[in-house]
Amino acid sequence: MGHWPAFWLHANSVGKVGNEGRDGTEIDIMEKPWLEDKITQNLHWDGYGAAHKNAGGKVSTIPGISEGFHTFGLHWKSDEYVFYVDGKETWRTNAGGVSQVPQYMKLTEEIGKWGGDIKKAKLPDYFVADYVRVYDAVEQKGTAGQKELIRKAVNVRPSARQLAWQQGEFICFIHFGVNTFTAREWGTGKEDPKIFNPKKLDTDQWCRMMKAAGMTQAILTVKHHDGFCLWQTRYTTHSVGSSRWRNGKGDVLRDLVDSCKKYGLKVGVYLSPADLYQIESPDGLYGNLSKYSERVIPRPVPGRPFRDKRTFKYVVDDYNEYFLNQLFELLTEYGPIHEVWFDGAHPKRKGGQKYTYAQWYEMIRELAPGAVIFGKGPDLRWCGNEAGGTRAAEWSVIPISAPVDKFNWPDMTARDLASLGKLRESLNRGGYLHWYPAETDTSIRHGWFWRDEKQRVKTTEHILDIWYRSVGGNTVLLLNVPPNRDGLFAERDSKVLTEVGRILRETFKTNLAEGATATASAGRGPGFEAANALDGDTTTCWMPPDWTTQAELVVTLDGQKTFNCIMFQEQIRDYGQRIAEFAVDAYIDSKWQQIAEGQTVGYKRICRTPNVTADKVRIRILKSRVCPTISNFALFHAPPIRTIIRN
Ligand code: FUL
Repeated sequence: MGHWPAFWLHANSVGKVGNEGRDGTEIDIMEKPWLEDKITQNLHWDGYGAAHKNAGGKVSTIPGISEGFHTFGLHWKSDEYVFYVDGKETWRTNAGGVSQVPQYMKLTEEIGKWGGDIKKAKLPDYFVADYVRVYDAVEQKGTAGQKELIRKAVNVRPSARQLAWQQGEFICFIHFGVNTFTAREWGTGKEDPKIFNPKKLDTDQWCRMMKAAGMTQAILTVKHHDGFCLWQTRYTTHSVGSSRWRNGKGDVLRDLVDSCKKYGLKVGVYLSPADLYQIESPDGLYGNLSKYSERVIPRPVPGRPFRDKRTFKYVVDDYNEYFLNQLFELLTEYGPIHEVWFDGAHPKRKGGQKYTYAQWYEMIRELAPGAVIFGKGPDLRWCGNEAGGTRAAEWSVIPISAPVDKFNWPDMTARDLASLGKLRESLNRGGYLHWYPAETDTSIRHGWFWRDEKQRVKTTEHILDIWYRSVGGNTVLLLNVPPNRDGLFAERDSKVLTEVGRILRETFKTNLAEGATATASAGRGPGFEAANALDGDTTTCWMPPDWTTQAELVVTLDGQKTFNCIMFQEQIRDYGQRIAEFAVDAYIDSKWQQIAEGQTVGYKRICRTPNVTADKVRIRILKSRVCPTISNFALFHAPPIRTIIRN
């Protein structure tokens, strides 16, 4: 049976609460920290914070540990654990499965298995521990040294749903509704539903165009600020149900969902919190000063039962109940929904109406676990402009001033959101770090809604320029294509989409680094070789040892190649975002010449260059957090594309 020597431990997250399981004070003891959470995790011990659902909302910290430095010791027998903090026994348990001991203390002693039963555990005689950490995700006041700060930053990683969204790369926004028929950008809420009549509506045509462009998902404005609903909702008559279109039997979202299924596209919904119809109507629910009381979601409507029998109880007022009822319809009758878009804009307010966001998020997590929440929500941030611009340094690890469940997600428009200086500043003020990647939304037309055919449509080159900046700049591109009054993507828009897709496919068809070999200035051993950057598998990567913040990857091509597009990716899934500055050189005329440079990489960086002919390319990482990773490197040749947007 084993005995741990005491070791130093810095506990700085005592009693604090993070998000989704990694919260409170956590200690991991591991053999190979770079394989975090995988088979080498020997021991995991944590105290939960107040908001941890599985822990029943109770706060408990590791006994004897408070903020600051401590020695920590552990002694175990087959049926008993004894913990020492600062030389004193603080906790002893022989209560069987230690994960069930009072105060929700949890100790996982079996390699790779969390919450194991102490009696069944096959304990080794000793652990070889060369790494101890107090888990992050909860990020705390910054008395920490610079290295600790950097370590915290790289330990923040995407959730599975955020990663899946990022891999979607290019998605379609579809602004459609009464505004399409009134030529307004923002409706009034007083529109007659009868004006909505897209006689030739064909969502298959939308999908064909999205596919042609290389898009992977559609997000429809099922309700814009005017309040008109594009689906057969039970909860208002201000919807397609009151229109002349298909005699009031049509359902735009249903059509879209069916088409998307057919074409293999994901679906998202934009449901505007602002609602002018509910503000302006005499019996409107928005800001009607109704009392908050406990209500069951969904509210039953005679003759319109739900197949999904789940219900929720919330203390809400009329408008929040309305909103939750509608979310329930959207998420249970049209799913799977992959993105929920909450716009922060408000043409008008009334009655001090508040939104019970926490309930909205909770219901979304329950009913659409794969859906990311954009904007006024915890998963995706607005890139900060509507022109398709991205930052030179687009970090996905962002400081927030309150825990995830208390933060109010304002628009983040500053140029520097997340340099180390910003992270430190925030942590010093008691802030937190959060994985919060950017979505770049812009419209193919001048304006979000279709107006007429005089309306300016961006050129193919312009869209491609935005695509390179956004998809190739660590964001997802959400390009709006508004259907016209017939209910079709207009001809000019369709032409641009088709061209964009054709050029992208042609460009990325042939990877000129195919058959290349790679060497690196530093390696951390088996599993992290330079060759991993060329194996086409984005889960493997080249990685030098920790604190090798500058390093080089040399790629020797299979002969001389002519390219103008350099693409590389970090392995963000397991190692977070690290590269802060890089340069790319090509070996031309027997010497290295710099051909590109940049700041962050993250999910993906694409550098466009003039035509370069070379047989060797080198990425020089000039600055990185802990050490860089490169999971994928490729070279392409694109037809020349003019730069439209200036930095
Ligand atoms: C804004 C809205 O006010 C616009 O109408 C549009 O929907 C855009 C995507 O977001 O905040």
